[in-house]
Amino acid sequence: MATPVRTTENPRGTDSNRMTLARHILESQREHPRARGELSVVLLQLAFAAKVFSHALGRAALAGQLGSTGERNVQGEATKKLDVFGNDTIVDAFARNELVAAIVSEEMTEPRQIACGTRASYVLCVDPLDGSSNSDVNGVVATIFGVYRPPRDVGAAATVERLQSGRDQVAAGYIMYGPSTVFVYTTGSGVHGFTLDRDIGEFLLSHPDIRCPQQGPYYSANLANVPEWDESTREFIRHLAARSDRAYSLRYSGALVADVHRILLDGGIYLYPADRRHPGGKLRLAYECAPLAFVVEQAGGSASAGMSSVLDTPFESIHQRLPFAAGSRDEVAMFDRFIRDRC
Ligand code: AHM
Ligand code: MG
Repeated sequence: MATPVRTTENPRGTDSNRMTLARHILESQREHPRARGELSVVLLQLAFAAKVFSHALGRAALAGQLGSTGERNVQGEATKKLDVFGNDTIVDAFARNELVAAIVSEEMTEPRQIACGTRASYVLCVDPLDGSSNSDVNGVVATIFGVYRPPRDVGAAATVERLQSGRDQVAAGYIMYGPSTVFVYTTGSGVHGFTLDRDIGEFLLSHPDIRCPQQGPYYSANLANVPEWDESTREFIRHLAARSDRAYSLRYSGALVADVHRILLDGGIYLYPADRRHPGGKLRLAYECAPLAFVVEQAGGSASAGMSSVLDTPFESIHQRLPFAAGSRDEVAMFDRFIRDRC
């Protein structure tokens, strides 16, 4: 008689011993004996909001949730119904607890004060729907988050005014809603990616300890803006495109996270430089550039604002913008050289 094959997998193919996001977060917390668990709960609430949003995105076309609201956000951009839904989902996940002192969002002109009068240590900065132009065409979209612990007086709650720079982040990451929903995060000890198993409603570890290759084959930028760029940025892109060995390929999806995720895994450079229409850059520092810079640097890559560090850029306002380049160390260093040599 044949010996039965023993397997730890359940009939649906999900190994019950697999690392869940919750277990991973709690095990990481144990590495910090003084941690009180609040950051872990913030991350778990973000994962909960991500599941709600992921489900809604899958049904958006059927539920009348595509298209614009007819309003414009603080940046003057047309607001999509899904921008509003994504923002409400995040705010709802934090509104009735005292996990964060305030939420800064791309979709809110002013910070939303949450835990006034408490000792909440964190400020959550979020872009609920990154790549919103993709949302109506079934393209990849994402949520970006940075959890900041700004300096504060003993016993007082954190305040948005005290945010100094991306270095105040204690955790950052993104949730990418593509063919699968992926939660990528760092708390400063490497970068880890989890894929949502929709059958059991859990994020399971699928990309442990992500390392960004030192160099890579992709560049990602909106080349329609080339005429608007300065000469050094144009020269950099010409240099990549003109390589006789065809070392580089162009990939651009219109969703920052989707493009950065590819580069995080396969290597290369993502670029949204300043241009004539966006002299200070287009992407927002607090909830787009700084969280992704934290992730990319934790994975061994680099992030640059051209002549300066993204993470060291002082915060002047919550919606401030920044030129942004991120990815493999070699390509980002090459970009910096082109910029420097022209100055
Ligand atoms: P959004 O948050 O409103 O979607 O804006 C940010 C997006 C990024 O995801 C993307 O990389 C970039 O803006 C695309 O801009 P463009 O259409 O100018 O290429
Ligand atoms: Mg955005």
